[in-house]
Amino acid sequence: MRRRLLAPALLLLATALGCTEAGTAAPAPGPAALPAAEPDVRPLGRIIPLPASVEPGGAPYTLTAATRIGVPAGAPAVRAVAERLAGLLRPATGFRLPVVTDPAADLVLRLDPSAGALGDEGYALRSAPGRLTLTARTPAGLFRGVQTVRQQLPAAIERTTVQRRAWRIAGGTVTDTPRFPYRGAMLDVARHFFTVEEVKAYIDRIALYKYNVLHLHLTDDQGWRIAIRSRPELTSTGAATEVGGGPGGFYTQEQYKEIVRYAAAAHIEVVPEIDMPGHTHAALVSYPELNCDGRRPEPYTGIEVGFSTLCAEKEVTYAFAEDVLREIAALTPGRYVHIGGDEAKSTSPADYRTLMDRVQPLVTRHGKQVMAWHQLTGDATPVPGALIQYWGLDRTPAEEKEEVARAARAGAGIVVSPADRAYLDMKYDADTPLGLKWAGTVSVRRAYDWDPGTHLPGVPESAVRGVEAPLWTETLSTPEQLDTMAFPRLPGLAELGWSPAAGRDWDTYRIRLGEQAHRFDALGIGWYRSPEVPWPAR
Ligand code: IFG
Repeated sequence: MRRRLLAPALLLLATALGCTEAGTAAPAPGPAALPAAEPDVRPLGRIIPLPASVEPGGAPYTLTAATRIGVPAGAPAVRAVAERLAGLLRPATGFRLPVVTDPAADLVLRLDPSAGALGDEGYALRSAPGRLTLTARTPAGLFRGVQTVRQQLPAAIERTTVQRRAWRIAGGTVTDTPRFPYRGAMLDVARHFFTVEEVKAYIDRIALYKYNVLHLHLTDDQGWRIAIRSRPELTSTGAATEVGGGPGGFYTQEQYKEIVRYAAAAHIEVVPEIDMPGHTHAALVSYPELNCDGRRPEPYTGIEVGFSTLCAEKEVTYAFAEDVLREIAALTPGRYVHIGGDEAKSTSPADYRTLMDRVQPLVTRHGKQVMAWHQLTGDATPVPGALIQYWGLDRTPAEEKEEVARAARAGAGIVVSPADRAYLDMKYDADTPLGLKWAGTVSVRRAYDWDPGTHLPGVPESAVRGVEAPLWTETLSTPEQLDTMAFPRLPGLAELGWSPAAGRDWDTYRIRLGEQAHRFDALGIGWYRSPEVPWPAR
């Protein structure tokens, strides 16, 4: 859809160069800076997320012009991962790296259906002179292992032009599996619209850190971003603008399917969010009959929340929800449809219960599981199999947290994304030009130094399905601005979702994070140079 004018980058430049006034976070103990250059061979396991088990040993494996990538015959999903790996490695090495079925190949991807301990996404990487083997029980596990292969290689591997250097991977064995099954990144494409290509670029970024869910916040007060054939006004009217009055935009159903396909190639599940009953102003502008008073409101381009609501007592509301949820479910191969449920400040508790208890079966009837913000546990009753996304703060009242715990005891799965830790649109500190600060500022350390498994009182780790990093875009309108807020906090949240709680801590993580700067630069990611992290000397 239509492009926006690029916002001036001066603000971004000042931020990226860390040219901020006094008052930024004091640097933590430990090295203040890292060597300017990366080690020639990265120590095995010195990557993000931290692997579950690392046994260094032996001489490195070396990628050479003669390297061939071996896959089993008749395994298209394995070949697809191998081609993805080859595509990642060819530009910077200049090597041909053919994908072959010859068992004598030196870089081997193989499936082992009997490797039950590796689970759905685990892998084993064995690196030795002349042979590197990636073993997994599933193609997704091989894909996660490919991200480890990438990160064990020098960051220059991410460049798109030939780099004259050796390409070695430290010797030894990495045996790795994720702690949580749900490791999500949310992108709000409603406040500001982002094109298919920009969403794909975000998918590339989260794939590098082993995320496996992209939650797309598709609808809100300022815009409706997904075409619904039975409700054409949602995009012909409801997509016409965005925060700040820009041209907005939307995904045709073909474009949404392209995003889903692209995510699936990275073994990432798309969770679409149709937010209701609040955050529905764009729908209320598109179909006036949905308003309780039947009148068409003016489009909204501000950033207030809580002023809109569907009308619980009107039957047209449920016909609308059925049309939307039927079509979005048909477009989504993933397990979940997220129905929002947050900040319904203009919906009475009774109406909220009526509406959400009538809408949830519309999701399950179309073969999907409900996902919703945690308010669903307060004023309504989550249906069996629902996934509840907690976005509260330290200061959230205990009784609100107890509602989530009660839902967990009743069998709901919990995804933990506390706004005062995981919200990537929160300012890093008082000097951060972009972002919001209603949940307080979220430093790189604060985004990392907590545990999703034990964060919510009364919610046992067994009920925690994982973690999510939401990126709301009230103040963000370009991919560069997304980068500045997501990096360097996004990798840390990936580690919280993937790595064992034991064995990870801020003081060692911050060094591994500092080392990622070479990779951020090689990937053209415009990251924020937080004073909390020992970055490579310039
Ligand atoms: N809360 C709102 C979001 C967004 C956010 C910005 C949730 C679940 C504040 N709801 O977070 O729509 O406005 O930080």
